[in-house]
Amino acid sequence: MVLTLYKIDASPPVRAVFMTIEALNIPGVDYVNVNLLEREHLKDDFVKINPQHTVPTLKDDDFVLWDSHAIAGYLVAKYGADDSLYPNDPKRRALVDQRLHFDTGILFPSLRGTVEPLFFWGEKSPRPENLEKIEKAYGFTESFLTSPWLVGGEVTLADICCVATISSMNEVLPIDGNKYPNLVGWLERCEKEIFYKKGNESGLLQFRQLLKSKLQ
Ligand SMILES: N[C@@H](CCC(=O)N[C@@H](CS)C(=O)NCC(=O)O)C(=O)O
Repeated sequence: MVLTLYKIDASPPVRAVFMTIEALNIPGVDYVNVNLLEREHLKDDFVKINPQHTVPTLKDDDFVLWDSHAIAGYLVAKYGADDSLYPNDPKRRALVDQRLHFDTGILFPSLRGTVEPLFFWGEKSPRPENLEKIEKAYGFTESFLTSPWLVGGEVTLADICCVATISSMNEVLPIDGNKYPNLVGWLERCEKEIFYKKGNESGLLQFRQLLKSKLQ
């Protein structure tokens, strides 16, 4: 097998895949940098691989897949020693899927909508209406956190994918522990995990530095 991941470290969905790779201990992945700031994702070579020109994109020999959630589920199915990260039990699987779709539909768009004008359009501060969307997303996540992890008592892909986004949102709008104690507690639990330290920290630092360089 030759696994290749097209990536940029600052990207939250890329970091979700990094964390999945760490959690599964998959060795020998080839990494190819795609610099979005230099518009490398729009070059013919990459668009031929992924017409939607997003990172992360995975190649497993000649099988190509994009979208971090789809990639994470595929990696567990193909390389996981068991199903703990993406349970086969129908109800647990459904709850993980709900959180993954929540990341795709609510969390990530609120983050992307806030930082895109800063990173790519020359705006110097986040728009208040976008920060409101992040705040609302924090509120939803707080209400889901009735157990230590997003789905019950064990880490799943729901935690891995959502923490990639939420740790980045926290850089844009720090999470208020008085309003969102469950969310802060969960983030702190995630930060202690080896997969987070190895798969998220360094890219999150790059995200922080990029954000800082764009803010007035
Ligand atoms: N839902 C996708 C989102 C991927 C995404 O939007 N990635 C951004 C970087 S954070 C990207 O590739 N942007 C370039 C583009 O959309 O052309 C996933 O989870 O992989």
